[in-house]
Order: sequence, then C-alpha cells, then structure tokens
Amino acid sequence: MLNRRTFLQSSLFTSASIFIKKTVIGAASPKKRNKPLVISTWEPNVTANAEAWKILGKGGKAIDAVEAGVQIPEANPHDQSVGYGGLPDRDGKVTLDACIMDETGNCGGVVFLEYIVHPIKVARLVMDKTPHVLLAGEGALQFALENGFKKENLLTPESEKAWKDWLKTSKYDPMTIPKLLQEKDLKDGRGQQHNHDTIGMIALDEAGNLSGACTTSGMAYKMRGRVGDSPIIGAGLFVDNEVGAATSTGVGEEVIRICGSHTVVEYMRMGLSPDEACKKTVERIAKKRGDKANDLQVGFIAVNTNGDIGGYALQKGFTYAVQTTEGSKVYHSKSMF
Ligand code: SD4
Repeated sequence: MLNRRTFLQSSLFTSASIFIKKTVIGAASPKKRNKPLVISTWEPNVTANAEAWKILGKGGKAIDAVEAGVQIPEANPHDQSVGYGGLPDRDGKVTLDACIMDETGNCGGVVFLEYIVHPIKVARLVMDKTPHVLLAGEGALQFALENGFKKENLLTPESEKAWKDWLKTSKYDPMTIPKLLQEKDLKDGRGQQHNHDTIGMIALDEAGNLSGACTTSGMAYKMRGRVGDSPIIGAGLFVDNEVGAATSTGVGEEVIRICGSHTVVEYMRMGLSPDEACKKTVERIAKKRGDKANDLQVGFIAVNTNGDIGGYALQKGFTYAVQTTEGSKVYHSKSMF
C-alpha cells in the first residue's frame, strides 16, 4: 500500500491523474464558481476522484461521477475500509454500508449488505428503481441479486489475517480500535492508513449540480449488525443543491448523534463557509462528548454551490483529495486537537 507520508511529501499526483493538468489548485475563491470539481475523504482517493473526473471533465453529471468514482476503493482489495477487502465484523463477516444522493434530493442506500463488491451501485438502484431510500441486510442482498449482481466472497486473506490477529485479544472497543490502528500506522511510518478510510465523495458538475456518495465496510470488528453513519442520509452524507453538500468519515456513532452532514449543510445555509461549517459541526461533537472526544476521530468535508471547499476533523491526520480543471490536490485538514 502507498506510503502516505512519502506520497504527500514527494508528489501530489498519481499515475491515475496523468490525464489532468498537473497544476495545484489554490484556495477556492468564493467569487468565482469553481466547477466542475470533485472532493473525497482521504488522500488515497485521488484515484477515485480521477475516475469521477472522467465523467465530470466531459460535462457529465455529478451523480454519475460520484457513483463511478467511489467504485475505485470499493474494488480495491488493499483498501481495508471499503468494499472488497474491507475488515470484517467480530464474526469475520464483511458487511457494507453505502448511500448516494443527487441534486434533486433523490437518494438511496444499503446497510448491512454482504457479498456484493459495489454497494454503491445497489444504492443507486434503490434510488432509481424503488420508492424507498434504504434497504438492509438480506433484503438488500435479494434486491441486488434480482438486479443481476453476483455474490462474491469479500474477505481477502489480508483482512482475514488481521481479523484472526484481532481475535487473539478480541478486545471489543470500536471507539479506540481506530485510534490504536492509526497510532500503529504512524509509528510504522505509513501515515494514517487504517479504519478511517471510508470514502465520502461530493461532485459539483458543469451544470452547477451537486451530488454525493459514501461507501464503507464500517468500523473494523464491529458487532454483527452494526450500521454506522455512512449509509444514513443526513449523517454520512447530505446534499442540498441550493446550499451545498457534506460527507463524513470517522466514528459513525458520533456523526449520527448530531446528524453530522446535515448539520454542516445547515451551517452553510446560515452563511458559513464550508471550512467554518465543518469546524462548527466537529465542535458540536466535541462539546457533547467532553473528554471522550480526545479518543475519537471524526472528519467532515463540504462544498457549497460556488464550489468553495472545506474540511475539518477532531484529530490530526485527516486528509482530503480535490480535483478541479486545474489539477489534483491533497489537503491536510485542520483539526481541533
Ligand atoms: C462508520 N464512518 O462505519 C464509518 C467508518 C469510517 O473511515 O468512516 N471509516 O462509522
């Protein structure tokens, strides 16, 4: 897996971004509409942005761009937080959550879905083909199979080994596991790679429409049946075409408690910049959790209708990737601690 520190220090670009101009964008201007653009949680998702850009760069729709973009980490066996190769629950089962939302408020999601490599595609079908917003577990799987998806084993040898190592202690502490994994990553000089790699992606297309997608295998070694914020509209993702859009990563329980992404969008509606809106929302979590917030990671990214971007996290180490007509850039988010 890519060494994040090296990656960030040596170059902001990956081979996947060769078809875009190698220009680093500056701070987003509130005066000029900065579009099209795509923004994703976590630095490795420059590749997901590049995939989305294949659609956005040709004047395509934001909703199609985000659906295509997030399939990159979903299919990547080395991304242990999303799709195929995701770390399993405590019983060794990989269970996936995803949702998608367009500029009209249409949305769809799947929770606790097993055996399907691309939950985002199922979420899109829930949005397009059903009168519902969320399908869960067996029902979601049945719907996927009826629509031509294939059942596949999502547990890779790498993730099975990690789970078996975890079983030796079986310490059930979903809140601090991410922190411990991150500390190990940092100690090993790999940057912060583990557990908080959920992809939340937002795109603003040439026509000025916003859409978003979010997909994850959730917290590693979670209780069976646990669902986080990522597939919950308003928590892990929210889009309001009149205002902006936001998405989250981190400990989902904390995000759900305050309807995080919706809160970010509402702060933007009140006139805050995306950066300020993310910060206010993170501060709300910190205020509610008191000292416990020291051990948690939550990060938000946001875009407003001008194409201004922003992000903020509880802890250091949160990164996000942005692509515009001028190139691709990775941002190190500001944080509370
Ligand atoms: C969850 N928010 O299931 C997800 C986990 C996450 O990067 O963001 N990981 O709570």
